[in-house]
Amino acid sequence: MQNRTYTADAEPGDTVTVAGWVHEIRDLGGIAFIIVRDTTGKIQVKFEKDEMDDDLVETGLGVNRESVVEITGDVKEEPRAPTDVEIVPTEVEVVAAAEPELPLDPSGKVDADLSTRLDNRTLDARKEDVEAVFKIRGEVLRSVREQFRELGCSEINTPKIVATGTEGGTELFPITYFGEEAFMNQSPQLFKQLMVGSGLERVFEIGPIFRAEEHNTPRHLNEATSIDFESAFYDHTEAMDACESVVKAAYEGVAQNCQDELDALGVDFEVPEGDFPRLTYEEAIERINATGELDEMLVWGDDLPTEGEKALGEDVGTHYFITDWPSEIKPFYIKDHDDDEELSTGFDMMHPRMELVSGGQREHRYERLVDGFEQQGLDPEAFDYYTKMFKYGMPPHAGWGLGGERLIMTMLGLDNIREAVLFPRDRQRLSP
Ligand code: ATP
Ligand code: AMO
Repeated sequence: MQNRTYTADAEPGDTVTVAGWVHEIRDLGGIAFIIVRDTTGKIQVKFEKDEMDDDLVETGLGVNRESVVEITGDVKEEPRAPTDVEIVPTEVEVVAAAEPELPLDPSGKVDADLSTRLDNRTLDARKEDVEAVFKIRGEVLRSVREQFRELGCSEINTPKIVATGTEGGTELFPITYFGEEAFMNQSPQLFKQLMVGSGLERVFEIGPIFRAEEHNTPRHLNEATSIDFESAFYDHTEAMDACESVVKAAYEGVAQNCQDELDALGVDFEVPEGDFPRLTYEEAIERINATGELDEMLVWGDDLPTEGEKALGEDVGTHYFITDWPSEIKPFYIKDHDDDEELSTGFDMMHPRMELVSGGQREHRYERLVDGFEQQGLDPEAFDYYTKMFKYGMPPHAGWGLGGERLIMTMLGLDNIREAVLFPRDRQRLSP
């Protein structure tokens, strides 16, 4: 539409054509208003019944809420209007009529349950607060990309249809690939590692991961967005520094560029300050045990249960790292400490509410890598496409994967991870 004016740009004295949705209709008798909403805001359109063309009034006021209209008219100053200006229309066209009954109320006055909202995401995302989440999500991705550039990374894209899984503990989605069994990728792990041995050296990827998680929880999706980083000649501490800088950059970008969206959401938003504390796994289990929140004390080798993570998160109160995990509960590709094989260089980065990141230094020595597969009950031959590159000059390297939806969910205090993704995939939901 060439001659369209956004509602936010309509100034008194202008003659404009605005296009958008009928947000509200208020008929007061001799005078009536419709509020037209577009992506920049809302504007009042005034109909004075006795003074205007009957057809114009009939078209303008005969419309159902949420219909798409195009309105041409003169913009006037009007202190009683919600935005201090209103349009006195000369032409009204109903471009796409909406039915009178809507599955949910986009004005937000009537609450809808999450399932109804997700079934009708188009209408749901007409709400200011929902739209705000996705504008912020876009800003997070932009800021994160920019920070990766600052860190000297190249952006890569790796295959999502793969021959093998990498992340034990979560199931794979099998698919048929020209008669052969294949899988949806759980993580770009092996591919990003392969690229640190290329001329690129330091890479990142923002892309989907697929995990056949059995349980419906507020923090798991079956298709999630993974923000992955991997660098040659980095150890785990340098990878943690990079992780911290990327998460802070996401918060800073939102603070700088999304104030209106934060206001629409009414969230208590703070950019994390200071260094994220780094606790060892041993300190973490001691502190969890000391909270007395768990029925059974944790012992060395236990994975941290959700209640334990929560108790520790409340105790620490900021983002923090857990380092030096027992080797046996970290994946085969994580390197052990040189002076203690029981102890890995794996780390997690936590928000007080939940885990956001896993990472570590990788095992880059061919023999040890192959041994690690065997210890985890994996067939090294199936991973030959990966392991063989470790015979041709693979530098020491480290990296991590950050759950994009979890970052947004914790940043904005959303209760359910599904609110951070437009069309979530979960146990019950395959469409839209
Ligand atoms: P006007 O002189 O502008 O026609 P009014 O004060 O005589 O307005 P009505 O025409 O009866 O009143 O309007 C009914 C209600 O609508 C009143 O409460 C009035 O304050 C409100 N109203 C009138 N014009 C506007 C406007 N342009 N924007 C917002 N509210 C308005
Ligand atoms: P991990 O399996 O811990 O590590 O995943 C990394 C991060 O991804 C997010 N995440 C999820 N988010 C939503 N729904 C899910 N089902 C889901 N699964 C994972 C979490 C998690 O912390 N290859 C390693 C990373 C690495 O070492 O570089 C990996 O995938 O926020």
